[in-house]
Amino acid sequence: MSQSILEPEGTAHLTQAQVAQFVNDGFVIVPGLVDPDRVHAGLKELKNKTGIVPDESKTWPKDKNGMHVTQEGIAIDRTLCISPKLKSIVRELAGPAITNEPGLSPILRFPQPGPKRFEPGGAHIDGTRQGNGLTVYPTHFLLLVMAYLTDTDAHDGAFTVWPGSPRQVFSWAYTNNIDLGEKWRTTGSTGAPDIQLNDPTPVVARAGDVAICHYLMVHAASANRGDHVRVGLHGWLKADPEYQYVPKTGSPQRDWTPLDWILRTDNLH
Ligand SMILES: O=C(O)CCC(=O)C(=O)O
Repeated sequence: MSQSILEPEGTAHLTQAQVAQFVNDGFVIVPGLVDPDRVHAGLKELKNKTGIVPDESKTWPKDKNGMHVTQEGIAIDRTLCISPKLKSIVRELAGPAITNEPGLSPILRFPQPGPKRFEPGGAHIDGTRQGNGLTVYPTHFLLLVMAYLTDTDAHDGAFTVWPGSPRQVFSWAYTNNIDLGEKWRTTGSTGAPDIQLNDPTPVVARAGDVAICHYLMVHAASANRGDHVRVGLHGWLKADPEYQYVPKTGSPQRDWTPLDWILRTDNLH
């Protein structure tokens, strides 16, 4: 039988502080989750398939200055950088049905001229209902992952998050019975709702560090004013096809996942 608890607990691979960060901020950055061999293998695969070396400007395509290049153009082995520890951690955060298929795909941000400062792009939430907008409870994917293969400072095209936004978006939509799908855009994402959010924060981290976010994270790309290509591996982590999320009710129980905590309703008015 399950038991009520007052604070989320640590998991096999995450400390209580890391779990608390995920629950409070909607994301956690796990250092070194892609080990150096996998980082190396990912960059080698990128070079083999595209010729691109992040810190050698002569290898960058001339027409890509400042551009955000996504997986469509780059057919690399998407499973290369997924470590057993990453597989375990995503299950600890969102439940045992989560899979890492079909893997993570590259999102590159190429340097562009301009002042070396943090400059976030358009805030959005990715679509949680395939091809059809955004849902309050997860139907398409449960976690958004961004793994860095290059060291990334704030002005290097850092992945950008709005800390706390998953809980804020959920509370607002749940309490007011809002259809989040209404702001769906044909680009595959949803504009951030017009509610008071915290300031955007660049994910400043090293190659191999991984940011794992709740599916309702308001996030963005940012300008790369640095001297190397920002190589990120991005993925929407889904569950087994037969899985259906069951909304939790009442006070948090020991068997709730950290993702469940963000979707608690017992303390909403
Ligand atoms: O490449 C990035 O830093 C941001 C990617 C993004 O906005 C997205 O995955 O929807």
